[in-house]
Amino acid sequence: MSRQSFYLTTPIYYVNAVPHLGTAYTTVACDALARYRRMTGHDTFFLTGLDEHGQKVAQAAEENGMSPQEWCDSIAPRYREVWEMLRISNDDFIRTTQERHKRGVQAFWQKLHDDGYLYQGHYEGWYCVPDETYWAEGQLVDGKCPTCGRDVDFIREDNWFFKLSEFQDELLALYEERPQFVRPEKRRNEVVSFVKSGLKDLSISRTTFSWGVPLPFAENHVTYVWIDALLNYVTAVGYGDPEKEIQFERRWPAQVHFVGKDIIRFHCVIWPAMLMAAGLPLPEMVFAHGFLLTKGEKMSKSKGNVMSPQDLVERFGVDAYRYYFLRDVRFGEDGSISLESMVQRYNGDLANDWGNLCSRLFNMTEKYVSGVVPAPPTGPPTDADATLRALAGFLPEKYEAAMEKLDYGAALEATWDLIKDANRYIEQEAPWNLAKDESKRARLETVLFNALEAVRIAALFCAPVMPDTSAEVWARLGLGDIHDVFDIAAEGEWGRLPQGSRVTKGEPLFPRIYEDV
Ligand code: ME8
Repeated sequence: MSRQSFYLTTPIYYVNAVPHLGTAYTTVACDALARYRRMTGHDTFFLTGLDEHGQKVAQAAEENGMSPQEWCDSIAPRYREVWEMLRISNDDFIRTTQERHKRGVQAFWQKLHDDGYLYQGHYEGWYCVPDETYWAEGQLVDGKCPTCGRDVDFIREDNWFFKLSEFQDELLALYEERPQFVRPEKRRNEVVSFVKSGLKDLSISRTTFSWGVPLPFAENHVTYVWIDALLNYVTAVGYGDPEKEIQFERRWPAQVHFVGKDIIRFHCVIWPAMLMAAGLPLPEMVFAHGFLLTKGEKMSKSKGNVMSPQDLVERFGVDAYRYYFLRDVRFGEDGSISLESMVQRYNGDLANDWGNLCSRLFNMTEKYVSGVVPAPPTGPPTDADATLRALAGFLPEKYEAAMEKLDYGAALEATWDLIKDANRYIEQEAPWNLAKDESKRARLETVLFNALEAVRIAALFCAPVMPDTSAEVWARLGLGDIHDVFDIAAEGEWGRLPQGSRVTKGEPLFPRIYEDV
């Protein structure tokens, strides 16, 4: 049977900036789902990439004394490096200056032109370069961009327009019939009221600068950067390339577009309308997460309150980094982040709960049973045994339900229920006492087997968020490569820990951090 395709994407980031905690947040979240879907056996395709056209990028290039292409080429490796550092497992990396993309963009707009969805008009109004967004006079707040508060430019151009307003009813029907299309619910309500308030046609070309994909039917017009960028989701999987039709059929539509709440109108209004006009299927879900805030403010380069992913990874390690953002901030809501809370999470959840469980248990296994996994218990389970097994038994289902909603917090909480109970279990059963009495040998072996089994299963479910340490725990349990698991539910069944497997203790996975922050 062919495996079900699961295609998921991050936004493609502007190359005016190097990766920061905000862009890394979306990318890590998307990566955790991609890793989980590989572990549920899906034929997963995870796309990220770069948005390289537009005025903002052209300006950044100019400020740095480079041509736009040179500038993009100098920034792209910075993204690749940081994504590698963060263990981002993307299957492709699209750059909008690539030929495959440009060809697809031209094919798309040529089709909409031929099918009568475009017309020539005159645009007069305001434009926010940092947001690459058009604004009407009445939308400005104190003469500034209503979303980012920065200065706007007045532009007056003859442009091509897309008949976006014709899609109002179809869009409203979409939100009604497929509530999953915009998640969470709060964002869906926002999108619905925006569309109900009336849609204007969209200017899709610019003539006053040239850093973009030329419109094939209009000389001197380059496409507006957003309607170029959105198409990356289809051009990356073969749209516009006759040789890639089969691949395109297999991958499109995407299952989830991950975006920040700042760009939902583009993804939930303009993008589906573009696809409707082209007669293409719509993505299953656009999930808009909240902003990371530091001391209550949106983190942004212009505010100078940006911590770098590199600094934090150096201090906490990559898995702790990934864990912190997905555990401490409710996915979908805004969340305040701080070094203090990061140290707290690290020392509490990772050093005390998870790291400590592994260390003490692997030590005891070495000490009391020569590092060899004992035989699975045969007698009836005690209440404590049964509780531990039950928590492990519920985990696959609870985890799946949480991940379907992209509730990483709940998925990790369910995993922590097991980890915490395994710690409690060891405390209560006290293998160090059982080891003193030869007549309690069988119970000692049962307790160690059960606790090791809980650790094996916990590592499995930690793997999408913390791939390195989970692989390490499996290696220390003498098991195979955790990245080769393609059926997490089956692999997560109780009792699969092989008797006789050799356990090694190793260094602490998350050594406590004592430094002040
Ligand atoms: O908008 N908190 O690119 P961009 C959380 N090129 N997430 C944040 C964040 C913060 N403080 N700051 C940024 C663009 N992000 C377009 C996208 S897609 C077809 C084109 C994340 O480089 C969040 O995902 O400005 C946000 O939507 C994205 O970075 C914006 O990245």
